[in-house]
Amino acid sequence: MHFHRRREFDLPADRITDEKAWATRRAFLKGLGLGGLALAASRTLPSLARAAGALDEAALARTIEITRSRPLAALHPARRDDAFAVQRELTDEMVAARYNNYYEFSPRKSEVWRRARDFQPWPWEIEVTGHAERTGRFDLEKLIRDLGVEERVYRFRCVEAWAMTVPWTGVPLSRLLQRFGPTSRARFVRFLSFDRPAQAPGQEEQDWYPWPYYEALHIREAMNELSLAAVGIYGHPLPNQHGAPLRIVVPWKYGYKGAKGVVRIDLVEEKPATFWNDLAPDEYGFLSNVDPGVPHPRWSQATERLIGTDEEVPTRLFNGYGKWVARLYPEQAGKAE
Ligand SMILES: Nc1nc2c(c(=O)[nH]1)N[C@H]1C(S)=C(S)[C@@H](COP(=O)(O)O)O[C@H]1N2
Ligand SMILES: [Mo]
Repeated sequence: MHFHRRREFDLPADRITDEKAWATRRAFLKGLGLGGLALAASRTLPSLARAAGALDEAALARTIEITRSRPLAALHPARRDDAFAVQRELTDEMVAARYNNYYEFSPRKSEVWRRARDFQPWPWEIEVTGHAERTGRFDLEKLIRDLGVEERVYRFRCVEAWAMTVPWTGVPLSRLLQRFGPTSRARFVRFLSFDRPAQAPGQEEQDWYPWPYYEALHIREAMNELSLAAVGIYGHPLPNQHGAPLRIVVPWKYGYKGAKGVVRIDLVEEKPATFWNDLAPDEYGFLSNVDPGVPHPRWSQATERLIGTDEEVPTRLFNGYGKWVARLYPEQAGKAE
């Protein structure tokens, strides 16, 4: 009886009526029968992948589109200041929007945009503390409207040896800081990012990092005309993955020196600790000026890869901005180029 049933099971009824289905199932039962399955998959996966890719691309485009109805959208696109023009093609916006470093959301660059979608950047307040005449909490929308914005195309260089060229919209950081009236005791400026694990899965999951993200500049670096408090990119407000609603851009330094999602600015006398320097002091310094002659302990900085085209180009001292900043670093400026 028992034996008989098993024999019935061993002889599939569909062998004659549906040879193909039987063959597929048999391949599967043989243990992921790689030959047969791979053949079947090779016929369906490319079209599935294409469909998934198109859905993904649409979802990515939405992260950009929604910024056009956010506060400050009407200030975009802003007048471009050509004093900072660079001889490089702009990076494709859709490439930059899906290749991000933002550990609050994910340590994987390709995942940041997706995992940052629930973040709520408005309303937003900036807290200012320390050695300044006007400290306290300021509404970001009002602050930016009062100060006005402009557009600047900058090269952008990550310490990981990739680079992009993007148009930022923002307020010169010096103009923003002057608004608070820093006193002569303010020798450094510290930037603190948000702390919202409920909206930022990377903060929730990676509890070994000392959140929130903190970075700092010397006051003379912060006051340099290149330093930008950016609220927009590519002619619209910042999408979440690029640091909405406010991030710092210091184009002659490695990317991590510019904090995203800034909630607090401290004007301080002592040199502040910084996030990546605390985590790996041998790999990430306080100064972190782009310099082809100073390799990262694990890779060379002599060249950089342009995202989008994957072209490899020589790295330039101060990322090509020596004209603006070399005088701040006589030692570094003297030894190269
Ligand atoms: N708060 C915060 N700011 C951050 C980072 C981060 O992980 N968290 N990553 C930095 C690094 S390493 C780079 S290269 C840039 C990336 O900016 P982008 O994604 O807009 O290109 O953001 C910088 N600012
Ligand atoms: Mo970076």
